[in-house]
Amino acid sequence: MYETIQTRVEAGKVGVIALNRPKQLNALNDQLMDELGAALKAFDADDAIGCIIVTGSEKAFAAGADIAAMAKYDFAETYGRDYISRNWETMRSIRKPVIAAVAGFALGGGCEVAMMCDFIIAADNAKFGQPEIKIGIIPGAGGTQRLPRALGKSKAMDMVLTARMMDAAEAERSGLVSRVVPLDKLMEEALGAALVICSYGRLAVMAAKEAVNRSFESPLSDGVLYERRLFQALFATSDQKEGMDAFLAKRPAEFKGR
Ligand code: DAK
Repeated sequence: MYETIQTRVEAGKVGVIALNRPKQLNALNDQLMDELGAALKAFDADDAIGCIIVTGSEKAFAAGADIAAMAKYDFAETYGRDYISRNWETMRSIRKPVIAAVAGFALGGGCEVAMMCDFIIAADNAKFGQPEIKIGIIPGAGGTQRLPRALGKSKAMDMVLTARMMDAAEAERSGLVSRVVPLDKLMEEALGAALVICSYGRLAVMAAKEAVNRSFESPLSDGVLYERRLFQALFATSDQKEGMDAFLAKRPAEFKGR
């Protein structure tokens, strides 16, 4: 069904999307971004799926937007037709958690796609970077906005202006990634995290994601109010009753996603 990605379902509830243009180190062309968007939407709409993992190969999560495809565009085309914006925004509309499992290069648009995910688990060989300056452009899919939020201004400027790559250890120290694991444990770790998330009430999980994302879009007082309203709304769910009853009865909760 897809040519530039592979999809599978793990344990009946985790949707896995593997970027798959190995010869180009998973460079992100229009077809891949269309297929990634379609697969994300399909898993988001599938009631059986509770969490999504986006990954690449051992060598590359993605080495950036496809430079060969981009090279021929001019200003009229990029601006006039809003080049490649169309299919780069889909990730933001996904309501279930999306984990990036990153091994190897996550550069340019690859780093940006990883940062669009809800959190990043990195293999110890991961390398993050925004090297666009080397080819005469700047990051175009949120790198200049999400990197400073993740790393702070100084490291973000360093990466964007010098194009240096950041290894997994530095990325974890700096808060870009949540965990670093040996390469051969990457998918196991990501799947483990996904299954933990799947074990919780679906509505609370979605509300938690929405509330954290709100913190990047609003002043503190608005964000806190937004969180409070979502918190209060969860008392209308049967999963809240079940979670608290189960805790008090010292038994595991059985969430229904309602
Ligand atoms: N595009 C196209 N092909 C790529 C590629 C890329 N980004 N990266 C690697 N490849 C291809 C290489 O051309 C090579 O192809 P062949 O020569 O074998 O045909 C093959 O993948 C293997 O690459 P290398 O031979 O270079 O492998 P090495 O291990 O020596 O080096 C490397 C790996 C990742 C350090 C190197 O390939 C590299 O520097 N790649 C380019 C990294 C880069 O500059 N990335 C940023 C691209 S600009 C936007 C959305 C997104 C973007 C912009 C706007 N909007 C929504 C508006 C994003 C822009 C970018 O990402």
